[in-house]
Amino acid sequence: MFRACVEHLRARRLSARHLLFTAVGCVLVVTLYYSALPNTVSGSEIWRTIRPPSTTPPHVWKQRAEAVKAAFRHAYSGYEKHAKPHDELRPLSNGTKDNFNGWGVTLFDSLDTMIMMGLNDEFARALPVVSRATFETNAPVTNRHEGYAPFFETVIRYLGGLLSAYALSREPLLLQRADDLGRMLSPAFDTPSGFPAFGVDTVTGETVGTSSGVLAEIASCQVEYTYLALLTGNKVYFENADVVMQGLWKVNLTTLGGMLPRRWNLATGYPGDEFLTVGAAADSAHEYLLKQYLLTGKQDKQALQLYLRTTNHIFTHMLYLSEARDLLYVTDTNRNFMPSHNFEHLSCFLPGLLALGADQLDLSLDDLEYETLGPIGQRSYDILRNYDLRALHRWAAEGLATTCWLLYDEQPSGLGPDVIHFQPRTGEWPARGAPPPTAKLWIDGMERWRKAGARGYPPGLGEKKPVRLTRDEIGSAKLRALRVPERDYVLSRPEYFLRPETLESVYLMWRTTGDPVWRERGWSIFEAIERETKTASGYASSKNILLSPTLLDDDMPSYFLAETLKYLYLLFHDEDMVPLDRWVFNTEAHPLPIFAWSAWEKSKFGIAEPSP
Ligand code: DMJ
Repeated sequence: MFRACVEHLRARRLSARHLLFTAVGCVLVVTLYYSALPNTVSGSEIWRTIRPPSTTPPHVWKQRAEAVKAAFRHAYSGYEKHAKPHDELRPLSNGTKDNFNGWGVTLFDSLDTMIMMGLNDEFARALPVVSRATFETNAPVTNRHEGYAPFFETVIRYLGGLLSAYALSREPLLLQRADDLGRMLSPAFDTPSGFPAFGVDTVTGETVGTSSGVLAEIASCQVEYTYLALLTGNKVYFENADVVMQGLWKVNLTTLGGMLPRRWNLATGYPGDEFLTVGAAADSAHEYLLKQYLLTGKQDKQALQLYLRTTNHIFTHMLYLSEARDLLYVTDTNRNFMPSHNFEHLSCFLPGLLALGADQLDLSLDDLEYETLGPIGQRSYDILRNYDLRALHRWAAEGLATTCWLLYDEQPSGLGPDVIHFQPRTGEWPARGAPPPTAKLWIDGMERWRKAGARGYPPGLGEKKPVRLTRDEIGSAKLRALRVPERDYVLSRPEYFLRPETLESVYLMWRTTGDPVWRERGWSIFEAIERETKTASGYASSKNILLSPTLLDDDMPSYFLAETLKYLYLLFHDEDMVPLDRWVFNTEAHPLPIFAWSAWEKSKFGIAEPSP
């Protein structure tokens, strides 16, 4: 038998020695693989999923970056040809939209992307429009913002766009116009609390809006106004940013675990509800806690404190695992921290933020002031102190980013839905308000994993297999509400609005881990965008990501050029054009340079020295 076997091997030109080497090699690889997995959560070693190296050669990444640049050119030339100087292009009808003041939001939002892509002709053609803009709120608009500028959107798109383009080009006109716009928007802060009003008439200075505001809209202007204060030396701009930070800081949030809720009262400066979310109407406010800290050279200790309190609460109350596949997701909670199990595309910025924080901070619970937390925050702290905090942030980032990507990968169109709802595999929801029986808090899973010796993948991590729909399922009349047990979720909103959040996180995962899988995932999303959403003059939102070819909507938001295509370009571009220790992206992907206040600026603006 043995002789026959050896003869057979010889005939196939394989010797027993070959086999022996192969077997020893295999054992070695398997041993190395398993010894690389962590068995402790208290050490400083950071674990991440181990994957084979990329097989995509360097010249292909160059081609991919060029393909994204071509996509930007296609979208922007369509805008220039059919819509400039209006706000946005309608990419199916070649009509126009004036949804953000009618000053040309697509142009302003695109300036820094043009500079990064080396599109000098487009940039040169844009400057006269920037120069002529009056920033007066008297242009006819096609939405409900008649006679005023919506403060938040105007700050993140126009002001952020101008400041970033100035930082990258040093073109004096851009700073002048940022100064003009920053000044004309400043009356928005004339509210009893100092939190900015929803809108402002830039001609009369009158504010618009009710006394109730949402978190994202009142607390996502700090990085823009802080950088404008640095460039101009104007104290008013510093105070605009500071009044927001101080307003958030002084509120006692211990009953909410230290997290900022969604609704706020602009008259009193106090929270207006107990709804906690990182999604719509709140998202960028949480983002700016970390980003304000980073932008100002890690001096603003209050911003750090607020960020650590927020993430501590998210880690212990808002991260869940899906039932069938242990997909990690972040959801929102109402009274008594009752989860909705909704998961929004907008929330997919969170993994990138966590990855950024873990990369740029020496994350430690020692920096979190225990006495100020109150019983709920202290309970969270007591659980989290068992972990290497940096590792925990990285694990959450990786698990969440994987889910965000998978939600694209497993749809027939390859595009991601706007909102989904996670649900138990079988049975109906229990009575209103009660948690679903199978809902699994991530931290509970982590605690079990830790107590069992922390072997193998932490819950929610590791490779997740996409569950693709069958032909029958796709043909089903109830496609939208389709319940496929292995998928764990149903679609609440099946649209893809060309949003950037997943690609933003994919980009930050790539930059902070160096794992090429994120580049490959980004490329697969770009291919789907090209295949499904490209029109003769631009790119169009999808009405239903379950259909391929998908159903298109006559809409190309400016953030598609400002964010989605920029993050894709940076993902494939070899040179790190925006090093994370030198730049901070505003929430519209406009990078601003990190700086430290000089002694004079501290004295002039009244900035207190951070306590040791
Ligand atoms: C962008 O305008 C910004 O990123 C904002 O903070 C919320 N999301 C939209 C795009 O989805």
